Amino acid sequence: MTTNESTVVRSVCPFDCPDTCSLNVRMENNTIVSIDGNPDHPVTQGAICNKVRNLNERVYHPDRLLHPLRRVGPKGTLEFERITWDEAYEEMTKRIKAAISDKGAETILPYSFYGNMGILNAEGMDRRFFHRLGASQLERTICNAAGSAGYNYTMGASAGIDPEDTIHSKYVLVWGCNLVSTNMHQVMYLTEARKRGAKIVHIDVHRNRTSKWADEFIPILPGTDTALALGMMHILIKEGMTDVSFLEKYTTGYEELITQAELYPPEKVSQITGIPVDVIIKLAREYGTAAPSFIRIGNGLQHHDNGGMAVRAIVCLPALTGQWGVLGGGALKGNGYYSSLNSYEIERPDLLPDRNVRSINMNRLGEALLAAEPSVDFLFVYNSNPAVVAPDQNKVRQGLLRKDLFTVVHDLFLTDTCRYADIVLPATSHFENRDLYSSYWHLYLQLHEPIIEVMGECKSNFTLFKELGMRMGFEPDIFDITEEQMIRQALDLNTPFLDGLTYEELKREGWAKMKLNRPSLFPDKIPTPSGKIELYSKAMLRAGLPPVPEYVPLQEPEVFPYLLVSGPNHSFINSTFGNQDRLKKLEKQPMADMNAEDAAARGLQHGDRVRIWNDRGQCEIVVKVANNVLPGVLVTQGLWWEHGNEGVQAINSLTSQRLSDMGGGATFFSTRVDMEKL
Ligand SMILES: Nc1nc2c(c(=O)[nH]1)N[C@H]1C(S)=C(S)[C@@H](COP(=O)(O)OP(=O)(O)OC[C@H]3O[C@@H](n4cnc5c(=O)[nH]c(N)nc54)[C@H](O)[C@@H]3O)O[C@H]1N2
Ligand SMILES: Nc1nc2c(c(=O)[nH]1)N[C@H]1C(S)=C(S)[C@@H](COP(=O)(O)OP(=O)(O)OC[C@H]3O[C@@H](n4cnc5c(=O)[nH]c(N)nc54)[C@H](O)[C@@H]3O)O[C@H]1N2
Ligand code: SF4
Ligand SMILES: [Mo]
Repeated sequence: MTTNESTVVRSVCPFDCPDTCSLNVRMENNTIVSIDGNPDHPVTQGAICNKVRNLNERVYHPDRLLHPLRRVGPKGTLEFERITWDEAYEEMTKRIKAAISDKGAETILPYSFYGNMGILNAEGMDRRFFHRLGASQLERTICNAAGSAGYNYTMGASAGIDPEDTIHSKYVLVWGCNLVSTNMHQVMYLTEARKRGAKIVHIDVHRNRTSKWADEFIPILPGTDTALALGMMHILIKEGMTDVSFLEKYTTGYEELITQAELYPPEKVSQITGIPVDVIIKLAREYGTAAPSFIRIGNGLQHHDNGGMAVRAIVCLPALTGQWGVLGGGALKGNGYYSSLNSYEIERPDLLPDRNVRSINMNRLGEALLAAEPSVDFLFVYNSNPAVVAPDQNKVRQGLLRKDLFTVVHDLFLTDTCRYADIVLPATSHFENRDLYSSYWHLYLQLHEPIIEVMGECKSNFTLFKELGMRMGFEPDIFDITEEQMIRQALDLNTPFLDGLTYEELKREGWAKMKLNRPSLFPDKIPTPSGKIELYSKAMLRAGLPPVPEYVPLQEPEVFPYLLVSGPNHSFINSTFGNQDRLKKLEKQPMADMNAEDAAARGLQHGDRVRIWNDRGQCEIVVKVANNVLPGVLVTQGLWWEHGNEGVQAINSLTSQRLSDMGGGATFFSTRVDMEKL
């Protein structure tokens, strides 16, 4: 690229967002000057969110980390000195070797999630490195684990319908999903569906941007969706709205489900869910008579004690009404199954010296740091900000403060987690890397080529773990490879969805669509043990779970009167962007939405500062009195940083390390609290 010239180059949005947009980046003098959507991309169609439109402010942010740092002050402060990469590598390899010879490699724990969704940088060379070390395995369950387990028990795979087909849907349930903030292109498709006559119903605990966009909003009490789904089934069955020939051909356990649904008449479901009887009946009748109908299942459901079961119960509905296989009919929670790549080849689990190495659930980081045996003595954090996003912050931070814990954090910024680091390493932005991106929603793979030079002394995750592997003296044929080589390994998999798809095509076109060639996997192929949609699941019975959907209430004792749902916000992605002024200003400040009745009962007014507390911790926050939540419910939005935000306190000091009913998922939203005015 010559300087002084203004050019537009192609990029991909790297963030943990279902849309995985294609970007057009305008460059001048080898510098990014503006970012837009790429109109040629079949799904993105030129539209992107406001967060990423200003991504150049993040890449060129004055606070970008540009060289390695070593802690010089006590843990919990931000006192660091500059060091060289040589010094950083030397200290890390020395510590790793000592950990291994002292108490074994299990005392080393990687902690990562999807700060960057690129296959190489999220689950590539890092996985290979930690497998080769024999470090403790991390169960990456903080996001969608519960729902995926419930979905898979029922359907056999994380596969739904092609979102491009949802323009054909005529009745849509947006269930526990804040689409307008978290999946804007699904909103585009459904807006088109609405133009063609579809009705869109939003079922949520919070009247938010998505409720305002939808045709109807049904407020529900947190963690009661299983009861609503069973109540709908009760009516579908009683009023003869089920598709009996589909059920006979493609499902197991319809008889058992009939018996179970019998136990959920509308009056009882109304008491559990807080939804009026007539609304439940109308919802079931509309869903049972409209076709094609589509359910977009969101993360709000699965961050609960009973989250796996909620998703399982909901995904029984399209089977009852025979919607799979119909263009625009069915459901979509995630589509990761279609874009599966050769993870074995890139992650190399065969390098593990001991296959029985322990694994640690990332939702229990606090407990792992404080009580694991053997202790975790070396923590390596990358692509994640656990001092904000992990539950039970007081435990997490107590663990991170341990004097005998050695912590490395690799990030683009001095996040709240870096306060506890012994060594901080500077990460490249995705614009500086070559990588491969799949989406967990749409069906396109995209290749990303670097569009700017590496800034300062930053290194990508790929380069960091490659070089660390080499410094450890690991096999050059496994570690000393290029990004292109690893991308080719990822693509080398015999699956119908990748059939004929090549690196060359991706390089030439920028993207390629997975070959699904039908509305969804189902019902032609149902990869459950029985080969059918399992309304009754023997596997669940074996796992000690109810084999047919059953409503189990949330678990916290009601001594704390309010249920607190602390979800993400519109302008950040999890805690990413929480240090950017423009986006912070749009979000103003952390607030707790409260029902006006509850506020009056406590003598609280809009704008009052309160202390929310429970037996795990406390958090000061401002109250927003509005009728956008049911009585007894509090909703906050945004995972705010404490560092750089006067008066902000971690919302996750209130949430629990308790795991969901299945999949080892997080239970962020099943939190009970009390509050008092300050
Ligand atoms: N702007 C933005 N976009 C994002 C993210 C972000 O932080 N900001 N994060 C990304 C990530 S990692 C993810 S996982 C997705 C998450 O995106 P979504 O799938 O939309 O999940 P959430 O926003 O967590 O929750 C969705 C909705 O569920 C509601 N909810 C909570 N509990 C219940 C319940 O018991 N029943 C029902 N029916 N509703 C409930 C919440 O009020 C919320 O409106 O978004 C991704 N995209
Ligand atoms: N209370 C509550 N807690 C939640 C949630 C909630 O709704 N409520 N949502 C949960 C969910 S769904 C999720 S997915 C998790 C998300 O939790 P995390 O995955 O930890 O997400 P982020 O907070 O975005 O942190 C990602 C970090 O990775 C860094 N990063 C970005 N790119 C790179 C890179 O290439 N290399 C390296 N080394 N670092 C990089 C970013 O700068 C950022 O600091 O949070 C969970 N926590
Ligand atoms: S954050 Fe999501 S909507 Fe925004 S540009 Fe990235 S992929 Fe697209
Ligand atoms: Mo997530």
